[in-house]
Amino acid sequence: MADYYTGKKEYFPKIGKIKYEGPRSANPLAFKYYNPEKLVGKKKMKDHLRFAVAYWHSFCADGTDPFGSVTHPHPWVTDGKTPMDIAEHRMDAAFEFFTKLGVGFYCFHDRDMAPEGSSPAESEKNLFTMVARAKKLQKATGIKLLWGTANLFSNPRYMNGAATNPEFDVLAIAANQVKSAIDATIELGGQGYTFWGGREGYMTLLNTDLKREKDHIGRFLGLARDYARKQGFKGIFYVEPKPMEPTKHQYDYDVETVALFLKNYGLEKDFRVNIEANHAELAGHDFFHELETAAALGIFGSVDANRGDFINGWDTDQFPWSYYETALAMYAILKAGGLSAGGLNFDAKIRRNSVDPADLFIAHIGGMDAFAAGLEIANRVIKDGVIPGFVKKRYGSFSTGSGAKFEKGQLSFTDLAKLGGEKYGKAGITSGRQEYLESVFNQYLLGL
Ligand code: XUL
Ligand code: CO
Repeated sequence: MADYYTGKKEYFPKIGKIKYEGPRSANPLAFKYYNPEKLVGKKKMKDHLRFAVAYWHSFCADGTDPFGSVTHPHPWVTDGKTPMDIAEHRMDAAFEFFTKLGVGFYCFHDRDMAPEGSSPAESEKNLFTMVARAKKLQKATGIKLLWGTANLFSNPRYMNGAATNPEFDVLAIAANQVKSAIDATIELGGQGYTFWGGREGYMTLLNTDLKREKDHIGRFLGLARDYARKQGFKGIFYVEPKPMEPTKHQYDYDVETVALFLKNYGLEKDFRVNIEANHAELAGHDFFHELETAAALGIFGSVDANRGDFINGWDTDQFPWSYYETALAMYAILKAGGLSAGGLNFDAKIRRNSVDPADLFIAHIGGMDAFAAGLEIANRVIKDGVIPGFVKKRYGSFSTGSGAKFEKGQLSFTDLAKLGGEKYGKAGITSGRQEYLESVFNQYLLGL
């Protein structure tokens, strides 16, 4: 085995390094579209896509669902003697997986990486023991941390929220936990730090002081940011919108809601959004909409790459699959200037009945291929210029003459009304050409 492997056991012994074999390959353990070194425009595919694996779904989740017990008895768990022993083996398995798959990044919650202890000091000690191991493995493999985060939702103490908990003591305990998670992220050179408001919302307004809860989380995020900056953290903070689940209503509902929240609490300079496809759908939007909205508001940051199910209305966290979705997503991302310090994090889990150890690889390969194909399609859409050109032309009347004056704020409302009086006639009867644009997009999708 390669020298990155510090444990005694190889966890995926039947699987070697995943290679690119091209679109006609019948090998499920090969990339069909993701060719990391291939140039797309001016950048390599791997630099456009910045794939990350989510520690929690891939190495902690065990197939359990509300109706049934474990179907993925991971060897790092079944062979482990103590919680820390399990954590160490889990980490070895994770880095073996990242390396064989060929991703550049991973993301983790504090509690994915190290078990909670019986005191804050013990939890911190556990976390930093694991951080030291992760640091060595990162150095040996070249794999980087995209972002770190704290799990502020699993422990029963967070049942009424963390930073929005009605009890101050819980908020303070959450701060203690976030401080360690930020320190861990800094120690591992994390490029970002994410806040997903798992239970930051309400179950009923009858017991909730909505204004106070929002003020509390606004202040909490500001204090956490100030602490991290003081410790030298240069990365990006993310809020990950989600409208509901596990709460009935989550405060970081969608991108537009988060944008206003960030402004209200003075967080807009340091925070961006981490957009998850399935969360967008739960909010009644599509993924494309959330990405375009974030770009328009100047807060696009990173992506949790997964998908829901159009029939089921919950967070199914499936691996990306639809080229329509990935192509539209990559179109929005390229137009927004690319991922820069963000990435495509597979916040996705294999199905309960996907019990073959190869399934975890196949799921990620499929997701990476879907985004690689999406990137190529989006790049063609932009390069060819028909669709972006159409949009540009559609707003052409605002680029010259009175329209341009209006955009620059050089017309009063009376000027505007006067012009309106003169322009009366055929204005407005112009085709939006949706069906034409959809069929053009289909042509790119099929590469014709
Ligand atoms: C939950 C979710 C989280 C965040 C990180 O729906 O998406 O896993 O991505 O806390
Ligand atoms: Co997520």
